[in-house]
Amino acid sequence: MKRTRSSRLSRSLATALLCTLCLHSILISAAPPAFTTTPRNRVFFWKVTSTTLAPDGVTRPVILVNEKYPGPKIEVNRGDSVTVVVENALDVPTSFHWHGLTMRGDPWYDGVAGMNQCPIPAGTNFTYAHWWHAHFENQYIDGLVGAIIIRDPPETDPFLHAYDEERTVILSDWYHQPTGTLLTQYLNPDSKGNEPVPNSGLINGKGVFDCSKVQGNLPCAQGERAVIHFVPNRRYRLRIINTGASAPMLFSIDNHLMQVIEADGTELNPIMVESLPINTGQRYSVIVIANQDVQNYWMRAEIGTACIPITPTNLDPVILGEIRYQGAGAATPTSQGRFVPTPVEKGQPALVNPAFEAACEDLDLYSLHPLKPQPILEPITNSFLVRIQFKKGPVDDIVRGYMNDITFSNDAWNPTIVQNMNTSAVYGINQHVMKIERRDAIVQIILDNSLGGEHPFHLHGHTFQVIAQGKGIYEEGKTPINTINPLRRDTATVPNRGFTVIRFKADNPGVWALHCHIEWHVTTGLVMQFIELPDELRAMGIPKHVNKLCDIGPPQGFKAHTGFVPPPGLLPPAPAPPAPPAPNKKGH
Ligand SMILES: *[C@@H]1O[C@H](CO)[C@@H](O)[C@H](O)[C@H]1NC(C)=O
Ligand SMILES: *[C@@H]1O[C@H](CO)[C@@H](O)[C@H](O)[C@H]1NC(C)=O
Ligand SMILES: [Cu+2]
Repeated sequence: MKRTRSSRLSRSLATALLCTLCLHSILISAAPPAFTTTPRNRVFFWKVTSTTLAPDGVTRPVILVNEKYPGPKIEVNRGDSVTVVVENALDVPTSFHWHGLTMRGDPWYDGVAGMNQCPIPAGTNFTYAHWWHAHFENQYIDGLVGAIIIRDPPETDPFLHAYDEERTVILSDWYHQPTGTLLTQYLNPDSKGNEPVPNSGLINGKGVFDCSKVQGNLPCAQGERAVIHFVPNRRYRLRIINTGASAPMLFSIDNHLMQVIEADGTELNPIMVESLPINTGQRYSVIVIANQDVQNYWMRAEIGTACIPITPTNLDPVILGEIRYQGAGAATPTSQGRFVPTPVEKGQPALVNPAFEAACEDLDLYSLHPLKPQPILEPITNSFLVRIQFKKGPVDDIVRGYMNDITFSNDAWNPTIVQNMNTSAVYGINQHVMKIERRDAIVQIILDNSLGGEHPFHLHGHTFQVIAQGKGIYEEGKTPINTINPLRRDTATVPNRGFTVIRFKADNPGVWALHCHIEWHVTTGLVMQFIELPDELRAMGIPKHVNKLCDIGPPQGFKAHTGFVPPPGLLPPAPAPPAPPAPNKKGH
């Protein structure tokens, strides 16, 4: 299957979905790095509401945090304790995942309904809290999906003197229809498994859609483009985040090269690129020097149309924003396109020609190495071969995602972490639970995608090493692997008709999802979960207020056993799609 994107709405309503937070975070950071040495307890109040907005000019329902889209940014120092009080003022349940945080010591706040918690009911508050435990891995983590920037002390930031200012660049595909409508179409035999295709895209929540191309009489007005201001000769760190539901993007700035210095929170030996493929759920930092003629330039986020099912007639796959040089006024840029320089200037790092097909693949794995080297994790003690496949279900003609012939579905109101408290718990087949029992086990996961499609896979609870990534079939012992200081990140693309192999060390007790980051594929079951160190996890107990969420149970009319809970009022009056088969499920 090919992939696509969904709307913000899907993520936010996603109580049962895996990545709600990704949607709701972010904003522009103009402040220079600041760090205070005294750890503080930072408390944020987030009120979640829904409204209609027109980020690209076309009006549709959108979910807001504190009346903002994109939502507020959290910016803290490592060592701080962070508390977020979520007030769910929607009329549906929700939950939040802190994409990029490994939640060491606080696994019940990872936010996946049905794995780590029960959904937060409409009209109630829930408090997430996290602090950086003593044994937290000491790599720099930042640029976490939009909203969360965690600063290490300046003396440990090797790039502190490599840039003058920083900006956040949030990329996203965008749909004009509410997720509920799109899902109803998607979860139907007629879709043949072709995901909904975005209509547009946004940079920092802004875009311009051509109103003459709007389908279905939606209100449309002139949109607005994101603007980033450059002062000539200053150096900018751009923290680029793809918060989209499904589309991979190729990011570039006309006439400017970019030095990639960080991927998913891991600092890198810098490499130069003229464009940056960034898949949904991924983050990068690049340094851009404002060293071009004083004028304005387009910033481009190009949707990887080669890897989405069908190009709809109204999708303009090139999303534009403006870089405005001080002294150039507000003139519309006239720059012509991606800049592909030929000879590399002396003293410049070599330019890496990214090995991707129109944004459909990650940057060349073998060109990316962490600045702080770590040896390859070995020897492997637990190896999982995971075959990714899309096929029609046995009981209906709906195409779903399967990992090793299991399509995921769970009960959002019976979380795995709660089940694990019972030493004799029996898990449903469709919960797709894998256990890792031994502390410090070296776990290898081979994501075998030889049947095709491109899938950005995200693992919760860990930053993993990417051991191999390529086309064809991975053969242990035969396929070359990335043995020297492999890249560490938390979201890696599994190429079309290819494989990605990852490793991590089992040292973080919790229930951790492994899933495709394409929201559509989450809803059709491309998800599995690990119970890591189940005995240690049980001994940690579960905070009372987390357990208490489960007392309330699903609101009437909600299907507890599907991943996605359709928002009432946003769903057209069509019959709900049949739930995927869920043998062994527990009743509620
Ligand atoms: C939720 O938290 C907000 C902000 O602290 C408070 O105003 C509101 O009364 C709380 N609501 C409930 C139901 O406790
Ligand atoms: C634990 O799980 C077993 C097997 O599903 C079940 O029979 C038993 O009732 C459970 N115990 C508790 C305390 O829930
Ligand atoms: Cu996928």
